[in-house]
Amino acid sequence: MKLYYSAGSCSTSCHITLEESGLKYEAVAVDWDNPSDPNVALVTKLNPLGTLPILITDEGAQLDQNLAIHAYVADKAPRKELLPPAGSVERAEALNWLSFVCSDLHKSIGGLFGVKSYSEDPAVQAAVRGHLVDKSNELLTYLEARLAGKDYLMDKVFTAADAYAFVVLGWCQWLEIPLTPYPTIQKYLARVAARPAVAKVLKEEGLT
Ligand SMILES: N[C@@H](CCC(=O)N[C@@H](CS)C(=O)NCC(=O)O)C(=O)O
Repeated sequence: MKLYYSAGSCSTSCHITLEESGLKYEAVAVDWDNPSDPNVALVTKLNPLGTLPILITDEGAQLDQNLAIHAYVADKAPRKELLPPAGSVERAEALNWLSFVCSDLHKSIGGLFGVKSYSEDPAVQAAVRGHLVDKSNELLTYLEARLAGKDYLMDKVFTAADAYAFVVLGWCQWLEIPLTPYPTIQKYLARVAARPAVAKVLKEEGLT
């Protein structure tokens, strides 16, 4: 398997799930800020939407959506319990969390990276930013309550949803969304960061 990722982006979460899975894989860094990086042209050709992650499976299939990559990798390593077994209610609950991170958290917090693309008008930018910050805080308040008393999103077991949540929540530090009102989330992030596979990926991507 080959994963194309850009350091610190949502694709880092797929890198973490791959590392946690213990499966054999190759991780290829793509530097969006360096137009002469040949991987930029390659991944743009592979995925005309111009987004990462991209996973090329051993069968030669291309997956370029976070949710599908997490589920595919988790299913390839069932003993690691990165997702509960298919057909169980726990599986549906874990997918519920993955979808929350992908459709809600990623879009609100991650949306703040792209505020300038909405308009050149500073007033419009400020309004968009204000809306996304409010929405992000609403989601963080919800998550703070749902994580109470739990080690991970699925309670005692680390899943692919935690890999994805960890990366997206980590963006708050770059986006001036203080996490001080959310002590449970802060402890959760420290718990995930302390996992050997997570620490290894962060080091490899130059994030620590
Ligand atoms: N729908 C895709 C979106 C992935 C996505 O938003 N990727 C971002 C990074 S977090 C990206 O590659 N953006 C292109 C860029 O930064 O130029 C998914 O959920 O996997």
